[in-house]
Amino acid sequence: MSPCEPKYVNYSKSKRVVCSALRLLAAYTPREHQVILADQGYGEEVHHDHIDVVGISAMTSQANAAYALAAWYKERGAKVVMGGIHASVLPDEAARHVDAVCVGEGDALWPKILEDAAAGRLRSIYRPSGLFPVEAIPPFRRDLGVRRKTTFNHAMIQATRGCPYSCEFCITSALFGKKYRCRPVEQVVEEIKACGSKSIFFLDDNIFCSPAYCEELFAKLVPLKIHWVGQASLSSVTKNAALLKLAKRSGAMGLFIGLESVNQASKQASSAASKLGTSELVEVGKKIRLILDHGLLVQSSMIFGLDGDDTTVFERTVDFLNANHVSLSSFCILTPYPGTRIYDRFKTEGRLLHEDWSYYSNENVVMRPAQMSPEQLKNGSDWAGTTFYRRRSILNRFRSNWRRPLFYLGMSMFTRQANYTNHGPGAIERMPRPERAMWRKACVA
Ligand code: B12
Ligand code: SF4
Repeated sequence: MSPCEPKYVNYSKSKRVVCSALRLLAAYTPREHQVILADQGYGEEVHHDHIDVVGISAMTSQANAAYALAAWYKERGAKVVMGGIHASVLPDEAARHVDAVCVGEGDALWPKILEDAAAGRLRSIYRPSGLFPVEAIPPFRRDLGVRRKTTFNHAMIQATRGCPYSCEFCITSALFGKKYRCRPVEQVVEEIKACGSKSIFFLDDNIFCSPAYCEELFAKLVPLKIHWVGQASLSSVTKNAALLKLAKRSGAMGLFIGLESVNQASKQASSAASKLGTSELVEVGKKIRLILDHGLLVQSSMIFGLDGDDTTVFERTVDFLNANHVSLSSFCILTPYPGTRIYDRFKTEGRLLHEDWSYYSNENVVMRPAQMSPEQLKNGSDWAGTTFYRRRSILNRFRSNWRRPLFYLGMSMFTRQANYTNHGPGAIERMPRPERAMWRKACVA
């Protein structure tokens, strides 16, 4: 089950993706078990009778909803197991609400947990003995969680795991390892062929991390005539123009790139990955242009609220992205997720406004920023999200994004709509009354 707070139902619907962990765990589930996959973010029913074991996957913003769901099932005698990023970083907290917690990779543990549940010997916390051998990852169960056509009908594929960096605000390399592990290319290609979709979304943290692996993978994707999108770091993508060309030939439509900040003062405090190749804005601009010139869209992810940020950062960010014709951008409010180094720092400095996990989603201010008020941060971030997607800006950026016209315009208009609904003028006033009160309380705490 993938739980969701009622306040996020519309928001998560706008993302239009199914929780991939559930489809993978279903693939590890022995076929004698009947499996129901349900995603509350789509408004799907997650309360079912006559269930023996419930597996819940949750990010931090889903944790409270997960605990409520666990209570409902426990009352009815079902065994509840929780995994995913939140339970992995706070296993003791999760263990107070569920029967068993899976820390980190569930690949080897889930079949073991099912066995233990059947034998009535569930342990409270399960930890993997090492990193899972990625060549043993099976194809996702795509027959489960099939939905009517939505905006994004990408098939999710995971080719690699792990990230060699360790940014202050991110926990993934601590959980999934610094070692970059690549599935055999043949397996990835077979899974893509079998999935029946020509649009692929690579779930990897950085699909461009190993040039040798990319070369082999992209070359084998060319004959499949697919379209794909994925995440990458700016420095790894732009190191090798020949690889970019090959990526385009293999069907790459666009890359999601964590630029984080245009503010040098903030960048220095923020991450190791960005320091590798993005120390000067001019250089960053050149690298963005290189990707655009190869016919790939660039979706940047920007973080607001880093310690070097003051109230000028919002306008400077939008100006920079427009000037460099960045195709699309997400604007995230710095969120010190539990388990990260930045969480420990903010906690020690007494700068966390509250620990209501349901607000920990990069959409709300949950900490006290160094150089502005929480309200200025929230309003500035919302302003950036709507200003960047003004019709005139979308058209201006079209000049460098014309190689993928339908994708560019379609994605821009879709994101524009989602941003106006979630962050546009009056978005807070449109929130249900208790949420609005909570939000305001959080901001003045
Ligand atoms: C791909 C991805 C996305 C995709 C698609 C996600 C999806 N639904 O499939 C998109 C781009 C849409 C996305 C969006 C968001 N994401 Co995201 N995303 C990821 C990423 C890179 C990979 C997740 C993934 O699918 N991995 C592949 C699957 C198979 O593995 P897995 O989920 O890790 O599951 C394994 C284990 O965790 C475990 N497990 C998981 N669940 C369970 C359950 C049980 C019962 C058991 C036993 C085991 C188990 O077993 C699995 C196999 O080993 C992660 C970073 C990462 N490396 O984890 C961030 C990450 C999960 N995302 C994050 C965030 C914050 C978001 C957003 C909120 C950002 C935003 N503001 O827009 C949104 C939320 C969207 C939504 N409504 O759900 C954060 C979560 C942090 C936190 N503590 O909550 C992460 C960790 C990124 C980060 N570095 O901080 N995301
Ligand atoms: S590069 Fe990305 S995945 Fe790796 S540690 Fe930094 S934010 Fe996390």
